Amino acid sequence: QAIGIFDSGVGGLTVLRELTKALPQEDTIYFGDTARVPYGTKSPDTVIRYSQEIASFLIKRDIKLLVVACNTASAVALPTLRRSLPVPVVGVIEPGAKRAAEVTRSGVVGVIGTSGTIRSSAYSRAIKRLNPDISVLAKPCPLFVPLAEEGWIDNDVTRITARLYLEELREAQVDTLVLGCTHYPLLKKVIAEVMGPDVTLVDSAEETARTVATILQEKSMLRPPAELGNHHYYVTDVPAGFIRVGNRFLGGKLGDVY
Ligand code: DGN
Repeated sequence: QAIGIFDSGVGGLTVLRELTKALPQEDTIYFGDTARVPYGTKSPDTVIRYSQEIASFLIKRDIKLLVVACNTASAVALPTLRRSLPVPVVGVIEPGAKRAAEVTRSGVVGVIGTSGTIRSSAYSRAIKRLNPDISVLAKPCPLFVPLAEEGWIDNDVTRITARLYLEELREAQVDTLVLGCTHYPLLKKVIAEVMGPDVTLVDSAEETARTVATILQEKSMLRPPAELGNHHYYVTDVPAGFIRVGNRFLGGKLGDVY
C-alpha cells in the first residue's frame, strides 16, 4: 500500500521530497490538481469539494495514509476529510504549528502563506491551541508562488519582494517564522537572508514528513527498509508544465506522470 499525497499543483512536491528523504522505502502516489490551481484564492467550499474528489480518487488506489500537502487545503478541508476517510489524514498545518510552538523563545511567531491560508487563521489557531501565550503575526505572500515556479529562487526581484513582504514581521521581532505554503521552502535562502540569523525558519514540509513517519510506525504500517519505494504521479492538466517545474522542485528526479 502506498502513501497518497495531494496538492493543488506542483508545490506539494516539496512535501514529497521530505517524505521520501524520511521514508525512502515507501511507495507514493502524488496527485497534483494542475488544471484547477491555485487553491489559495478560492473559497473554502470549493477547496473542500476539490479535496474530497481527489481523496476519493486516491482511496480507490488503496492508499494507507493521506497527506494533504497543500496548506490551503489543509487549512479548510482537513476536518471534512478526517470525518469521511477510512485512513489517517495528515495535513501540513498541525506539524508546522507544533514545531513553531516548540522552538519560539520570545513567544512572537510569524506565519507566511497564501491569502487563503492566512485568511483561514488555521496556523494561528493551531499555535494558540498549543500555547495561548504565543502571539502570532500572519502575512500573506502570494507572489512567492509564481517566483518559485519560475525558478527565481535567488535573484533581485525575489529579494526585493521578500523584503517588502517580510518588513512587518521583522519590525515585530518574530523569532520564529513558519513557511506555511508548499512553495516557500524553495525560497528559504532569500527568506533567511532577509529575516536575519536570529530567526528560526520552520519548514512545514519537513515537520509533516516526521509526523507521517511517527504515525506509520505507531500503527506498524512502515514498509521494511529493504528497497526503495516507487513513485507515481497524476495530474489534472496535460503533464508538460508539471514535469518541467516538478523536476526543478525535486532536483530532476520526477518519474512517470499520468
Ligand atoms: N499549494 C498551495 C499552498 O500550499 O497553499 C500553494 C499554491 C496555490 O494553490 N496557490
